Amino acid sequence: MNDPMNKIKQLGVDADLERIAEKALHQERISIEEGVSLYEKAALGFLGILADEIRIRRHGKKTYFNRNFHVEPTNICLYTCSFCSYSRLIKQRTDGWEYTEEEILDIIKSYDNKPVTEVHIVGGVLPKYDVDFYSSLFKKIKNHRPQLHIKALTPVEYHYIFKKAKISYQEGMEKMLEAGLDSMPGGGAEIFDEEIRKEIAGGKCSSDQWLDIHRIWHKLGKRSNATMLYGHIETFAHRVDHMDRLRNLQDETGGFQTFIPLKFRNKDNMMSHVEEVSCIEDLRNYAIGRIFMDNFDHIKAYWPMIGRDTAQLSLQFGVDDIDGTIDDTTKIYTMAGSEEQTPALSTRELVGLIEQVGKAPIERDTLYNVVQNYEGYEWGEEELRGYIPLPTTN
Ligand code: V47
Ligand code: SF4
Repeated sequence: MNDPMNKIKQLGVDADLERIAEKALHQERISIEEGVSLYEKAALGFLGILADEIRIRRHGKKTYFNRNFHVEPTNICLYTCSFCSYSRLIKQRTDGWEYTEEEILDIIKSYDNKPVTEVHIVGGVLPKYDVDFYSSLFKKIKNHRPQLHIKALTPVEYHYIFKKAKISYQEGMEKMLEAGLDSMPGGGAEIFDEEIRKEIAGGKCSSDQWLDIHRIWHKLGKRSNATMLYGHIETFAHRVDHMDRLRNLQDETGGFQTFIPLKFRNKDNMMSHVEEVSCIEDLRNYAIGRIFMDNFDHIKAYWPMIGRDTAQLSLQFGVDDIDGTIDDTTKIYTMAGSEEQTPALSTRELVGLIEQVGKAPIERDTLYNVVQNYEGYEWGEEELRGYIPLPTTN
C-alpha cells in the first residue's frame, strides 16, 4: 500500500505518466520529452509522490541549511535585465550604493563574533569592480578570517571582468582561486534558451559562456551551484532545455552541488506586467527539478524568495535544502516584491521551521559537511532568547 508505484496507480494517471513514474522510481533517467510531459500533464499529487520518494532515498528526512550572510557591493549595473528590480542604471544613480573595499571589509568584520560559515558576495556589474578589486578583496577577507567560505560572483561578473582584463576564463578563474574564492553561487543562469535570454537578460554573458566558466571552475576541482529563473515568458520546453544543459555539464564534471529554481517576482521591474506563477506551480517545478536532475545531490528552495510557508511545503516536493539564516543582508528579492521584506531567521527559527513539518534539520557548511545535527539538540539560553517555538506536526 505504501509502495509509491501503487499510490501512483491509484491516481489513475495515463500510460505516459505511469511509464515516466516507473522510470523515475527505477532510477532511470527521464528524457527531455518526458520532462515536458511532466510539466504539461502531471498534477501536484503525482509529482509529490515521485519527488518525495527520490528525496527520501537520497537524504531521508535530512534538511540542510547554513549560517550565512550576503554582501552586495553595488546595486548599480551596466546591464539591463528586464526581470531585475534591483539594478539602478548607471545614468540614474539616485538610490544606488557602491561600497568601497574598506566598507565591504567592515561588513565582513561586523560578523567577527558570529558563528557564520559563509559569505555570499554578488551584486551589479560596474567597471571599477574589476579583477584587481575582487582579487584584493578575496585576499583580505581570507587574511582576516581564513575559515569563512567565500561564495562569490557569477559568470556574469567573471565574463565581464576577464574580458576587460584581456585574460582567458582559465587564467581568470585560476587567479580567483589563488585569491581565495572557495565556490561560485548559481546566479546569472536565468534561462539558457538563446531567444528568451536575449529578451530578458540585458546583454550579459551567453548561456555557453555561463556553462564554460562553471566547467573551468569544476575542472580546477571546485564546486558551484546552478539556478533557473522560471515563471516569466519561458515555456515548459525552455525549462526542460535549461535543466538538460545543466544535467549534461554535471555528467561531464560532477561539480554542481545544488539546483536552485528561482521564482520570477514582478514588483518594480520592466516585466511587472507578467503575472507571477502560483505556489502550486512553484511546488510542481521543485518536484520536476528533483525528478529530472538525477545527477544533482541537492535541490534548494531559497526561502527569502518564496517565503517561509512555501519553503516548508517544498520539503514534501523534492527539496532538501532551504539556504541560510541570511541576516537581512540581501535586497534582491525584497526589492522584487517577496513577502519576506526583512529576510533573517535565527538558527533556532530555521530549525523550528524544518522540525514543524517533520523533517530533520542539519546545519551544513557550503560544501555540505555537517556542522551540527539538531536532533535532540539542547539549546542554550542565549540561543533561545526571543524565540517562540512553532508547533510540530509529528
Ligand atoms: O541571477 C533577480 C535572480 C539571481 C529577480 O547559489 C530574480 O546558493 C526572481 O543566484 N525575480 C541571483 N529572481 C541570486 C542567486 C542565488 C540566490 C540564493 C542562493 C544562491 C546560491 C544563488 O536572482 C539572479 C536572478 O536569476 N533574480 N531578479 C526577480 N525579480
Ligand atoms: Fe545587473 Fe544582475 Fe540585475 Fe542583470 S540581474 S541587471 S546583471 S544586477
